[in-house]
Amino acid sequence: MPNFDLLVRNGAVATAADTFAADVAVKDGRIVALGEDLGNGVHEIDAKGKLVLPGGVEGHCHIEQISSNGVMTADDFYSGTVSAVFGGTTTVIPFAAQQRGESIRQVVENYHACAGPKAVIDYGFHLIISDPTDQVIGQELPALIKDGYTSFKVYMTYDDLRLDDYQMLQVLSAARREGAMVMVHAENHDMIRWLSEKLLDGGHWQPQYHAVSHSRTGEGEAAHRAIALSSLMDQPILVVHVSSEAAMDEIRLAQDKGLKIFAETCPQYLFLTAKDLERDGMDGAMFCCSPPPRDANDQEAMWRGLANGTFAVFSSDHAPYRYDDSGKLNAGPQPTFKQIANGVPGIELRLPLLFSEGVGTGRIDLNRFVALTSTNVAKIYGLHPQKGTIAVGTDADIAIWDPDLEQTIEHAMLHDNVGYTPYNGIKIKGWPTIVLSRGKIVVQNSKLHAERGDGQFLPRSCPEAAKPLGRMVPEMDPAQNFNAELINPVSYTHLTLPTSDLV
Ligand code: DUC
Ligand code: ZN
Ligand code: ZN
Repeated sequence: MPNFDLLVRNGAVATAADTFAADVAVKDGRIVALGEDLGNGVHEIDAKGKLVLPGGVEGHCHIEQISSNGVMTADDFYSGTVSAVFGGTTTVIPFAAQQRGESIRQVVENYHACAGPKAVIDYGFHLIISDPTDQVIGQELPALIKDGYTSFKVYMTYDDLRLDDYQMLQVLSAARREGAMVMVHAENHDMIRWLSEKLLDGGHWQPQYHAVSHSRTGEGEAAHRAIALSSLMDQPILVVHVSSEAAMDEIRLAQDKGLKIFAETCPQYLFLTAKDLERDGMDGAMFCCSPPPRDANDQEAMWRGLANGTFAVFSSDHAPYRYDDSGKLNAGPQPTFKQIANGVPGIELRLPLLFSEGVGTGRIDLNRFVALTSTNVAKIYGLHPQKGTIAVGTDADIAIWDPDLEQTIEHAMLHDNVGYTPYNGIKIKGWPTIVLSRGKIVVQNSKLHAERGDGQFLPRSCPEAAKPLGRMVPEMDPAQNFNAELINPVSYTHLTLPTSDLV
């Protein structure tokens, strides 16, 4: 009589900490034992020669979301989650995006109505806050955080989304009071605006000028400012989609000073450059995302940051728009770079690209790969230990990788609804050939074995990463140095002013 529902035998299990030979036993959707000679499973998988990894946790993707210029993403919660799971990801955290004037509670309900009947893997929601009214800050956010939406994204650019510094402080203050992680899109809005106007006035409207208008200087400045706001409030942030060495250096400096500044980079900043935006005709539109891909020096900096721990997470920022009049060319066949929806697809290739070019070349080891793509994401967004690792008691979300499978990327092998891939023609080695979600085989032999709606909503706890340092932190001065003066709200207590008066 088998004692387990499923036994994965003979594989090399890797977590963020270790790689070891063990069988993995699953019962009722959870891992119940790791070891040798565990007994039998009703179903068994022979993973000899394979790697047994926790399923990826995708912490940054836009699914069934309308872009800031009004274009709907190509993927809905079905195609988006199917594409994710074929690439070894078993949990996604897309956004419930508030448009100005909307109640976030209502927005969250709308996204649930879309995701519930379609998602094939488990999901949570970050909130996008574009309108931090008193009602939102004082009532909606505290209630939503208690209901498991423990992270939100704020934008420092985009006309319809951006917050000013005062509003950023309001959001950080709410996150501090209630316990949530704030993700920051850090680009200087007025620099982008000024450069865009000058470029368009000069007749430079083609896609490649998108990259010129989103300067590294503006990304670095905004990252610095976001860190300053975070340190004033003593409230951690995660700087999303870092593309440039300029921004990375700001983050590293803050981390070296002991601030809780987390950061993310994405495949487009490792594999694409601004040159891709110069492709023939309008083809560069397929590569327009913000921040934009940079150059070889920035790519190397991103690899360095992945290896040395500056980046805690590696996400796709999957923001899929078709290269036709429903997406990138929605404003006409020759839109200016300002009219092109920002974003590239990448939810399925996120893990294989990093595995091949990162682990395969020795730039990062397998355990760091697991940390960046799964464990750290789960920890930072309040899903760990349920998700993000292989251990007794966790959900049996497992990706079994063939490390030797060689393929050349083409869109036909992918499962999204985008119609192109920016990574076309890249040769990769390694692919997750069997994927389990809560112990159930979801992908095997290149086939999907899941139904629409199999995915479950994941309410999330307050992440440890989002907790303030709770001690005095160094003030940032505008010359980019940290000095010894201590001014954050906690330190105001030396004036016998209660912290609660300030946050
Ligand atoms: N930039 C964003 O800020 N979000 C979606 C995609 C993009 O390119
Ligand atoms: Zn963004
Ligand atoms: Zn994004």
